[in-house]
Amino acid sequence: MKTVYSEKHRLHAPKEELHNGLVGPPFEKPERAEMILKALKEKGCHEILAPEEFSFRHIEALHDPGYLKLLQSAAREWRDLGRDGDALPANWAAGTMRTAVPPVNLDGRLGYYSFSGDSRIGEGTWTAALSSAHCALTGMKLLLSGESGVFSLCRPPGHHAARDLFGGYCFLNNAALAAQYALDAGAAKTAILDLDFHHGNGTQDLFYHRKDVYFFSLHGDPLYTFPYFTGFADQRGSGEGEGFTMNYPLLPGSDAETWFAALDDACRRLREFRPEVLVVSLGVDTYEGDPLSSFKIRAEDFIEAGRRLGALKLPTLIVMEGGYAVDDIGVNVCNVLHGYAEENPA
Ligand code: OKP
Ligand code: ZN
Repeated sequence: MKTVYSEKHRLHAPKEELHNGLVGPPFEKPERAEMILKALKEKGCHEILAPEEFSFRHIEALHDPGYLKLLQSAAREWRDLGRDGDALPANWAAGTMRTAVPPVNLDGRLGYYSFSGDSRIGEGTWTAALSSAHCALTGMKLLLSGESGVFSLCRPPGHHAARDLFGGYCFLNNAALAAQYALDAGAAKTAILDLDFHHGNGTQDLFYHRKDVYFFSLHGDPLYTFPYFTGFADQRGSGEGEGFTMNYPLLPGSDAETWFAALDDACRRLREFRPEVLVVSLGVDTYEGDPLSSFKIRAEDFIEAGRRLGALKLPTLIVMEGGYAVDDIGVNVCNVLHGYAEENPA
């Protein structure tokens, strides 16, 4: 399977992360992507390609101009204020506090354009995030030129990023940008199936009012887990988009049986919807050994998950999202790709 990968992800390498009230080593780190790449190379059946560059209009198609400016300038502004380390938000417009106009002050703007305190912007963050988005766009371009399945090894991940919000380690919504690219290239309808343990709040929000992108997400029940405020079963889309968002919140500790039942329901609806292309937001943090999550998915279950995706027989772009059990992340991702390929031999 063709895999799109950029070494530029390494330019985003936060030294620390806020976790349980303390600053410690980051979970979201370059080794994640490097371990996946290593496993793909060992398997030997993947062609690794560098991303192409794309016109900025493909990024502006879904993200706010002021937000994009902040992502590009925050690290420099932070340093110009005489501060060390990476730019980090500390104040948010909760409840009714949000204003129409973003603050001038950097701390105000960092809070205005984010929703959580886990994501830092360093000198290389923008370049890495843009390259990650280009990996997803390149993957979609390959798919539209006739590939049956393509893997975009994106890092940083994207599914928490909304039109004008970063958080959950995400800055640009790679999967959403790829889906929008397919529509702009002439597809009438696409679907995004988000298998990451965490709800893809950014993707949901970007397409909540639309019926041309059907969004499905299987995730830990937000009453118990990040991002806490979105991903409930009664969030089904609005306006024209009503019925085109489908959430499967699953209890903490859910096992493969529960997860596959939700996956099968999503697949049944997907078959009915008949998108021209499918984007899978693949997080393997559903894994039993993941340090941030609580599902009980075993390594071999990922092969079966890949088979069920492959059995849909849709042109499919698999976009990397989360997964923090670094020692096993390579095998888990390879398993999904090989299950998929079993159903779709090249
Ligand atoms: C991103 B993705 C731990 C804070 C955890 C963020 C979780 C982000 C998950 N220091 N909060 O969906 O895998
Ligand atoms: Zn996740």
